This record gives sequence, structure tokens and C-alpha cells, in this order.
Amino acid sequence: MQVFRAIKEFFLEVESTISRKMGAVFAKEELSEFQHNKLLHEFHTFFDLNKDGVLEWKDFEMAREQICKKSGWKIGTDEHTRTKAVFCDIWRYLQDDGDLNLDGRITAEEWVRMWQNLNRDYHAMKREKKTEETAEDTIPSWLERYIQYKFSLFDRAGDGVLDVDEFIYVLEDFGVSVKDARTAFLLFTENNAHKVDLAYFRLLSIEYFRSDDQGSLGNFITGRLDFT
Ligand SMILES: [Ca+2]
Ligand SMILES: [Ca+2]
Repeated sequence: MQVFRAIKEFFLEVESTISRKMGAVFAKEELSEFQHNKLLHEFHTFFDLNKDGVLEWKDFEMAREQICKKSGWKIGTDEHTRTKAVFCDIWRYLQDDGDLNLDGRITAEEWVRMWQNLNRDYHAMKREKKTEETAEDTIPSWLERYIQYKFSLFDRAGDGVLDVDEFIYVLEDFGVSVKDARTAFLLFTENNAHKVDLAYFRLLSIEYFRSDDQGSLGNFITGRLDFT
């Protein structure tokens, strides 16, 4: 009997060591409160444009109208048609990832769960690929398109680079003060040391969606300065 007890104790010990270790691994994959705050801010500010708490095609229609109006693209023009196709794609692929109960709406809870899943996939990929750069470069196709759309929304002059005035001008529509937008721009460009082209904007955006580091420059890409 004593032998059995010793064996049982041995296995219990092994089991608890494994779960402690796994706990440590999974803890990093769970989204922190800081990440939650960033993700929900993006959801409520830039996605849920009609402010009813859920994402639907209606919200993307509004986003599409907003950028067409701001850019002066009339119905029937190539840009107008192309923009419609871009938003259809973003919404279709976003639904694949995010609309877990398939009701045509993405709630804030589904949005967070989608990011939880994407975060797990990302950590799994990082373990497999071993190099952070390769995993860092892989993002869902809807997010890739969304980042391009957001960049073109900011790039009012259409010259492929964002300046501080464009950044302030567009963020005012989303309720961000001039002072905060200016501070955010100086932070993520490190006092204008970086040129904000699409490549740099993409890098910052990915950091915004993924990073749990409060010092990441990408945290400031929405013009909000604090998520704690
Ligand atoms: Ca909505
Ligand atoms: Ca849903």
C-alpha cells in the first residue's frame, strides 16, 4: 500500500509541476487588462461607428461613406467602387474570424474572444517559427486591409506619408483633442525621427493590437495616451 501511495504522490507531484509550467506559458497568451482596454477602445471608437455596441455591415457602410465623402469620391467613380470592395472584404473576413455564433453581428465579447484566439495562434506561431520577426509579420488578411484603409483615411494629401496635421484633422472626427493627437504623434514618431509611411504605420498598428508592453510606440496610434 505504501508503494502505491508513493507512486500516487509521485504522479500528483509531476502533474502539479506540469500544470504550473503550463500555467506560466498560457498566462502570457491570455490578454492582459491593458490589451483588453486597447482592443475595446478600437472596437468602440473606430469600428462601431453607429455606437450601438455591436459591429454589423451598417458600421462598415458608414466607414465607407465617411472615407468617400472626406476624399470627395462620388458614386460611380473607380475609387468609390474600389472602396466598396475593400469594405466588403474586410467585413467578410472579419466575420469569419469574429462572428462566433454566426448571427451577422460581432459583439464586444466576440471581438475580445477573437483577439484571444488570434493571440494564442500568434504565440503558437512564435514558438514554431522561433523568430519573432516572421510571426510578427503574419496578420489576418482583414487586418491587413483594415490597416491600409486606416492609413488612407489619415493620408489626406495622398502622398504616402502621414504628417501631424493630417493625424490631428482625422482624429478630431473621432473625438480626440488636438493636444492629445499631437502628443501621440510626437511619441510614436519619437519627435519626428520616423517618417510615417504605410510600412511604419503597419508596424505601429500591429503593436497596438498585439503588444502587452506599455512602452510600445504603437500604443499611441489611436491618439489616446493612456490605457491603464
Ligand atoms: Ca454598430
Ligand atoms: Ca455574433
